Amino acid sequence: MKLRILFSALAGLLLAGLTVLFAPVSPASAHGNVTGPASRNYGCFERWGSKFQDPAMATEDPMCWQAWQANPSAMWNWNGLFRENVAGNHQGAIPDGQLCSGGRTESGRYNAMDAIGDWKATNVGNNFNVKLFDGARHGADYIRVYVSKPGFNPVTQALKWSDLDQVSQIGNTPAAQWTQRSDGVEIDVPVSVSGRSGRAMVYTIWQASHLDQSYYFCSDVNFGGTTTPPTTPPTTPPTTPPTTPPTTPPTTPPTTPPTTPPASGACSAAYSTSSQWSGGFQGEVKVTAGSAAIKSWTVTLGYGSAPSVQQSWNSTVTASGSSLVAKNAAYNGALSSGGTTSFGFIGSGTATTPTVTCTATT
Ligand SMILES: [Cu+2]
Repeated sequence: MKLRILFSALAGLLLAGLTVLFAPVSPASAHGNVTGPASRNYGCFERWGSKFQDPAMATEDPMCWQAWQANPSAMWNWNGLFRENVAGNHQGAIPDGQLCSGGRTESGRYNAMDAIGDWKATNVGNNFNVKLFDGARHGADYIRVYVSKPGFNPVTQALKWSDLDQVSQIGNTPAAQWTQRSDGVEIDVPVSVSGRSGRAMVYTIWQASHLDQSYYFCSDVNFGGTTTPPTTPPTTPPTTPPTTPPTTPPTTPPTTPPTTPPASGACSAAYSTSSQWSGGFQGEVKVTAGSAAIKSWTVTLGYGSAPSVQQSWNSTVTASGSSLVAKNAAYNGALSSGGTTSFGFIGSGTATTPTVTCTATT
């Protein structure tokens, strides 16, 4: 009898475990972000997502450039900057200087958001709205908006909690009460300050009504900027956040043949699926040079059937039969002994784990 009870308990546990394992993967397009004044990563995604390899970004928008170089996933996953189980203790969870990355959340995916410098700022008046887009229809337990104190300059200073004054809050607001859109919901949180001019940081905490999930957003603003009269709230309609990463034409493969025959064992590569959603996934591959320096590398990902690639970064990825063949970009082919680089891509369909081989020229 006892054994039987034990068995049914075990079966129950197993079933619970399976339920967790096979629960639908939450789409990468779920979650949300502050779309106006655009947060750092949403702004970079909006301005450069369709041309993220354009070198003009380096001079026109250098903070976005460094962020794209640091980790393009921070832009493709513009809606995933959150922490879980913070239990309301945001200041305890996020050290000073790391507010814009949510305390280096998600294994550091968003670390570049903390970089100090001249991020593009949105011109706002002293009365403006913070617009939060919620693609997952989580709704909010609360949304808090802070503005940095006069004198704080995000161009030259790292943001600390003591730099912030809370200026607005809305309480429990189910998604049904937000403005409905086909791809989610959005809400405006009104903010009013007085006598402000020049650069500042708007910091938003969205406590989603979904698990204990807290989102953190840095939006660079310019009070009284030239294009918006100080007292007029913005009147332009919001731009629609794309729900899928934009596609760009495939980049042409490199034309220079390798100078020495590829040597296997000169490098190694490791694949991981960094996120997936219905209809697509994001793969990342870390490439490591062997005991000698290498000049270029080629990683072959073997599949039963190669997924089609919508987008890649830090490499040129082409399909060859049932494999994807990734060659280094111009700037990350040369690696010193033991040196590493990584590349990524957005694939269609369901993520499967490929076999991985790496060859290199030395
Ligand atoms: Cu979510």
